[in-house]
Amino acid sequence: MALKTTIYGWVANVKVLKKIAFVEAITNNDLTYTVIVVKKEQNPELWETAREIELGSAIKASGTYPEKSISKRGREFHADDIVVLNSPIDVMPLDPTGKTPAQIDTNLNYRYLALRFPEQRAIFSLRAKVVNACREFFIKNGFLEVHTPKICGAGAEGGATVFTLDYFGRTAFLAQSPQLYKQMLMAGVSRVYEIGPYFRAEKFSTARHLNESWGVDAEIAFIEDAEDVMNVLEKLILYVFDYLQENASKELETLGVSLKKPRSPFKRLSYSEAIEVASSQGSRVKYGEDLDTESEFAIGKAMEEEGYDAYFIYEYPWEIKPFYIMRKGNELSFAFDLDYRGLELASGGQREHRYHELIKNIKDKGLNPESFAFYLEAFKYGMPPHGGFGLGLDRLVMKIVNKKNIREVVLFPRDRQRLVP
Ligand code: AMO
Repeated sequence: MALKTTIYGWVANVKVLKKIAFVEAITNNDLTYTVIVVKKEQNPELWETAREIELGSAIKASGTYPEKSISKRGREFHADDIVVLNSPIDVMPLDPTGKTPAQIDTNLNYRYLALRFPEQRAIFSLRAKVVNACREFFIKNGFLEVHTPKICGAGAEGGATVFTLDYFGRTAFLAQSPQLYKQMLMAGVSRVYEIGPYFRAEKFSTARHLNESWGVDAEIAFIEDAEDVMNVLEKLILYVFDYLQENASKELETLGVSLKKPRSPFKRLSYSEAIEVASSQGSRVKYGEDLDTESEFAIGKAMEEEGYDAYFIYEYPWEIKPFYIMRKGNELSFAFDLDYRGLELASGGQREHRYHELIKNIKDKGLNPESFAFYLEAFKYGMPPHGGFGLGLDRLVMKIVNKKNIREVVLFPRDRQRLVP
């Protein structure tokens, strides 16, 4: 005899074929429907209840899983009782059956309802697994997980604009990255990582920018050079791909994604080579400028032709990189980006760890060292050579699941228009 169990979930569809009612419900986290079967001849009252359940209702059903399941839509369940816990009181804004796909805006407004669909659930299940993979990688490699403040009093990195807020009468701002804190920690811990939000007041409205995004940040002390940092980032990316291959086959299958581990070692392209490649593909970017979308895309295409999905661009001109990056000679720097199929996923580099050089860098960027006093203090007491990276979690997931818009992989995205839900 099969064991009696109780299941809970939401009704996605009800079909009545002659004397059998099939209630399709999303009942658990395994990305499949459960098909609750009620036969009229066995239980006429329950059959009546089943066929009248409103789509979208939250239900509880008791019964058994038969040994053999004949349904293609999901695992079969033979109910001897169904209780409707709550029914919709308004028209469902998303088609509960999932047959009529919604516009992205509707999905974003009703994300909690969209999560009842296996495809949507798969994205966020996979996203959670990417985070698990990163954490597992860092733990195995001796990194300490840290949580740095997101409300900051001073020391904006420059570049991206910041959100300011009133902090008991003083001006504070939201952290645009954990950059300064992860570096300060290098005076006492040799490897740290943080997975947390970035806040940027950039007035972009693109498919790959958000005003609140999540970063996977790492910082490593006692490095020899930037290559040490690139190696860790490369291993992390490969680890994520292996992890998903092993632990997310259901999500990948549900999303129709065939995961291709990037060829390694990743290609390393100097900035000047990257400019040449972009120009040869028709991009108008000039030496000394930051790579724009068009040039990133052009480089991505050329790299793909060479068989590389993932590639580093290193040795950027110092002029276009932040003050904390170490210079290489007068013009160049030890900064790098990691791009994947034409999209920047991460930036990083070796940092300037020498107090006086760092002050000079700050001044050279037109910033005031006094605003960075708390940060500079950490460089007075035996700060080792160090470097690190910030990897955009949303962008990484977006690329893995092949979505064109970053909002599709963020539960409740924050962009210039969206502040609720
Ligand atoms: P950067 O500013 O390049 O570097 O940010 C690192 C990575 O974070 C992601 N990212 C974003 N994703 C979506 N929307 C945004 N507005 C956004 N901004 C950034 C990108 C990007 O590559 N402190 C350095 C990192 C370091 O040197 O360690 C930094 O923040 O994928």
